[in-house]
Amino acid sequence: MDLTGLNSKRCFVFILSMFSYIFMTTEAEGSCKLKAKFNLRGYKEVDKKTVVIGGMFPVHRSLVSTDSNTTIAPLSSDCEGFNFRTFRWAQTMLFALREINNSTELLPNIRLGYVIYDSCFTISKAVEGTLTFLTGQDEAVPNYRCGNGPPLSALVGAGASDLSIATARILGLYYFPQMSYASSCSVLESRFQYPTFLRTIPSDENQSVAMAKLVLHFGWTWVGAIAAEDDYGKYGIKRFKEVVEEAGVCISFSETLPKSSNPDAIVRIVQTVLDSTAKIIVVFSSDVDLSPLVEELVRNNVTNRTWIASEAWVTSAAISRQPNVMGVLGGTIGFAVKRAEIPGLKEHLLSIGPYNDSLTEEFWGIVFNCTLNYSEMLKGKRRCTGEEMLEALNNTYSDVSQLRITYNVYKAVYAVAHALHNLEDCKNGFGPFENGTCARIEKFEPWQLMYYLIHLRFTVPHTGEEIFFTNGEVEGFYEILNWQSDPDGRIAYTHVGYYNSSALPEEKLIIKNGSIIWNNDILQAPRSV
Ligand code: TCR
Repeated sequence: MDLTGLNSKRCFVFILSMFSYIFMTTEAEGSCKLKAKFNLRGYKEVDKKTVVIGGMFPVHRSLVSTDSNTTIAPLSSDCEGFNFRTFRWAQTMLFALREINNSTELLPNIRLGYVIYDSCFTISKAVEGTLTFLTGQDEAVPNYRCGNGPPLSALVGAGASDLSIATARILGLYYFPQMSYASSCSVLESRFQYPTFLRTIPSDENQSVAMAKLVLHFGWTWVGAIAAEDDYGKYGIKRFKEVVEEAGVCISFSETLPKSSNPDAIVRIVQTVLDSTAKIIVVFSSDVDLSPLVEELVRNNVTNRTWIASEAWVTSAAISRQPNVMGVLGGTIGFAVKRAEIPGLKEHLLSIGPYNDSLTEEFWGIVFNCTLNYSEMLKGKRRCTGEEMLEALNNTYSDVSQLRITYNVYKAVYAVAHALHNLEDCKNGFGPFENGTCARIEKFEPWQLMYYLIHLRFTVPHTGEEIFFTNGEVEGFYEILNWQSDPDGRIAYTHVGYYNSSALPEEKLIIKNGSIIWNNDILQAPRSV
């Protein structure tokens, strides 16, 4: 494999088949089109029929900022900020696919192939990836039924809500199913706007109400609010505020975390927190966007506050492993989606090699502080041997103690596989379509798969959880976690209760009294002022 060739647009895309790697990259070849290069080695050699599942993960944190230079042909933007947590999500999709392909019960006659895109946490990349997925090449006209490649089934993704809102609009036009594992924004509940969107994460309608109920439960009447500058943050905090304000709670301040680096804005928010008498602060944000604020809070030693965490940062190592963070964020209470143990996942994560694809190559270089890229070697960077030991690695990527969104990815892949299984299992004459007909696995329409996803009910391997969708949604269940220090000074996310939106009104929020450790001088539930 020509590593220098791979290096040019490394973050855009990597495609792998279960037997061999299919690589895809973009290059501007003297025109404004983004050209996709394919290498489908291994696809047709397989004796089984193949169906392709798409995946989209925010493996990088952002696009590299470029000046708008119109003297050269535009390139697909590069990405930066490799994220170990989301790379684990992408690897979990591969792990689930491998399990399914090895299964003799689920889809025994079908091999699932895949195409995985890196959205780099930006809408433009997510849209670019979706169009590439649908077109399969460099044309902006979906031709997924015209080529002779294997049929595409569904897109598992995208990571954040604003990305899914963009991709779901495009996919919805073609009635093409999308199964999201992390996009929780309540606006995605609309089947009118997003007809083919389903998800394995509960809608934030539940979480915002749960947070409000928590505030009311403790009798807090004066709270601060901070939200990310995206759909997740904006809609999440809006609904929270609506519910608490209706109950007579006052919002002391309401701040927005900037999406791109803006140190002045961060300093201003810290000042607002310091100036306010509110001791309870609710933060609806992803960990990526919250990180700079936490650094600044630690630098200013802003203690004696109780932070209420939304799901996206509550168990994030990017936040909790920042130095000296417990003085500031100890005692945090937050909402988390279901956790699972996935046997074999850790072994899979540790078994990847540097040469699998461009992302594993980049991952390897970062983890072992070396390079596999000739031009970087020429610049004096140490060369990776390829024999480095992943087992010794102790970072977020291989940490399987908090498999929550990771578990959602796993469920999403299984949901698509079970729907395909049911589609294939159909008996002609008894099928759901016109005159009792069935769809054909070699050549089905996206709406036919949609039928099976809507009517799906299956049990997740290893955990036994039963999954079904009501209007595309799963039930709103959260664990409530409290940040405590364990005896060796490390953070423990202690389970202190749960919220179940489908329980009776008085049984929805359950908090184990006495199990919370508060982060204030009096070590008891703080008053809000
Ligand atoms: N929903 C967020 C994105 C998100 C996320 C995360 C990102 C969630 N959980 C964990 C990184 C890590 C929940 C959204 O935008 O909908």
